[in-house]
Amino acid sequence: MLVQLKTALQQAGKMSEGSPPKLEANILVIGAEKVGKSALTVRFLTRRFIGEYGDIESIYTHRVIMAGWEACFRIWDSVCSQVADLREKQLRWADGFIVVYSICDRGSFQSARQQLQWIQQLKKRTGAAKKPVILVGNKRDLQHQRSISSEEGRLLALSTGSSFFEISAAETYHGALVVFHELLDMVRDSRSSTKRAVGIRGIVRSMSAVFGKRRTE
Ligand SMILES: Nc1nc2c(ncn2[C@@H]2O[C@H](COP(=O)(O)OP(=O)(O)OP(=O)(O)O)[C@@H](O)[C@H]2O)c(=O)[nH]1
Ligand SMILES: [Mg+2]
Repeated sequence: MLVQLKTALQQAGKMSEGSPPKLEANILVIGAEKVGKSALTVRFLTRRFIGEYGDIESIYTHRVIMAGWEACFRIWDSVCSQVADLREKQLRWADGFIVVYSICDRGSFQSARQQLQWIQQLKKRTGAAKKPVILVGNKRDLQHQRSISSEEGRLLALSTGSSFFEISAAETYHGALVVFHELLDMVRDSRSSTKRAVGIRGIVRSMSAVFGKRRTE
């Protein structure tokens, strides 16, 4: 069952004068079972850590004013634990991805690796190379149970062209906030660079058209 939920408009930071520019972003949160996908998402949406979340798949719509932008997030908190569970439709829907593992669970780190590779392949196939990805090592508060070093996480992110954060959804709101804001910034940057590329292609096309015409005149 996929549940759709909306939160009220929130404001983070100062309102700019006039109506702020808008940015919409579909964010897909994936990762192995029980790594804290829902804890991370709910932390960001409500600032709270509830403890138990069930295994309901949800799409949240969340509007927030931040850094002079009105951001509309649609966050798909998935229940996909294996690559086989990922559907191409979900990956096409997403403008950005958050891949979560638990720093105490080696199996979840392997799943994250496979999911990152799958996203990379899909990006190549669909020409969506610019869609940003963030790898998140969660449960940082459980240092005594750690089985994946920060370095390993960072290397995996580096090798798959992703950004990397280690957080504890249980302990702080700040980590979740940084992850989602960073991804939104990356989505915005990827769109403006795509626009720039299209713009440059447009100029090249018009120039070729002009020069092409002259040549045939
Ligand atoms: N210690 C600690 N526990 C966490 C943290 N984040 C989540 N948990 C716990 O890990 C368990 C799983 O959290 P969920 O958020 O339900 O994980 P999930 O990935 O959404 O799980 P599924 O949707 O069932 O795949 C819960 O018991 C949470 O309380 C964290 O940062 N630290
Ligand atoms: Mg969940």
